[in-house]
Amino acid sequence: MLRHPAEHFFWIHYLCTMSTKNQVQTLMGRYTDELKAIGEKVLEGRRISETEGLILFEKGSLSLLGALANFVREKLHGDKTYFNRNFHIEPTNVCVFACNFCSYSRLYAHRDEGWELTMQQMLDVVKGYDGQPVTEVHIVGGVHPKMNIHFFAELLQKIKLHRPDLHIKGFTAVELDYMFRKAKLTTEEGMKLLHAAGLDSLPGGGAEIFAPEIRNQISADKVDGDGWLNIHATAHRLGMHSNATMLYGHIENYAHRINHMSRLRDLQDETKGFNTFIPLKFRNKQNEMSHVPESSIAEDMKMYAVARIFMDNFPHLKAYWPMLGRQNAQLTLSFGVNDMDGTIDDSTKIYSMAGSEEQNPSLTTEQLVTLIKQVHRKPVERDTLYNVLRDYSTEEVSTH
Ligand code: V47
Ligand code: SF4
Repeated sequence: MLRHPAEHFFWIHYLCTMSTKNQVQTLMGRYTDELKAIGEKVLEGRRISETEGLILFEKGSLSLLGALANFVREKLHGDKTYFNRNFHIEPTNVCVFACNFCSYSRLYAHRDEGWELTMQQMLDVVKGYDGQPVTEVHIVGGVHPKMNIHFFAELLQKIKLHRPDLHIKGFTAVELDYMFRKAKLTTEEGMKLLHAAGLDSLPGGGAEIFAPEIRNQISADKVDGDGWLNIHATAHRLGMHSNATMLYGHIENYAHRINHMSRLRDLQDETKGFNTFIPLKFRNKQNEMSHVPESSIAEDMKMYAVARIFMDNFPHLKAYWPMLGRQNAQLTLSFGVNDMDGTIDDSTKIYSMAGSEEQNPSLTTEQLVTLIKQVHRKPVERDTLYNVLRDYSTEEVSTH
């Protein structure tokens, strides 16, 4: 059985690997003047408006969107496709919030299934990677009512003491907002405290969809869109970098997606602190939104392509492969994506519980390199801040 409709996508993949201006212009010849004008803007490197982004979502064919997104991707990065070697720590699945799409939080529904790691257990996870060439730890979990900012500051200090060169990317704006408010600290005070303790950058989680009419229906009780943006702006002002996500493919419409991306694009104009945009496909298993159907693969590719075209000031676009599955993640590399996240050799639970393609997401470096090479891109290992650590494009790797 095919994991994704590969044959159907074959010709699209072919079209999307067209990258010269002339090739894309020839393809554009088939489209309406409205789409052609937007396409010309993209080819000239000019920013498209919210209205134009919406037109792309509503009227752009997958082949046109793919070709334009691939043009932008190759202009920025050529065939380079980044990944890093990281591992995750999930301190707890207990969460004071109750997002309807979440398959993970266990405070109210299933208290007996809740777990929390002690400081020592988390340090043991870090020590388990001693001698291994990982460069980043990604710390993210539920919002536990008892784990406060001082607990986490101590954890950060102890990780840095043990392994000073390990980049700590940790805590969504949702976790941070709760920690800061509980400690009665301003965002700036709280961020400075954690930064001084060893926090290097922020992951992109918790953004979901900023538009209040949707956010209030899917995650009403946690930090709102303004609060999320303010936390990232504060981190950027302190010299930290961060990522941004968007949870798509549930009850939002295209206008909500464009609004979300536009607010991120505006903040990026001001601070230039975002590294990567990561569209996250809504998965509907074991959560309160199981009745909402999941988006098709074609819709997913459209999402990546419009994101690459619209987010012109975001250097990188990431496909989180455990969520999409390996083959679909390969396909995204023809729709604007230039980053495949990491090797993640642990069992990240937040997605496997929501019904992601990968039940125990784990890929060795060799496997990730092979996946990227199979679709004729150049695998490049990076650190969290996209410094190149190793170019695998000319190295032989075995394919098992
Ligand atoms: O904010 C939760 C999402 C996010 C579901 O910055 C779901 O490098 C789909 O942000 N279906 C947390 N998505 C994870 C995250 C992340 C992951 C990988 C890399 C980075 C990075 C950040 O997970 C949450 C939420 O949007 N999520 N439940 C679900 N059912
Ligand atoms: Fe808590 Fe995050 Fe799940 Fe929302 S998505 S319930 S904040 S763990």
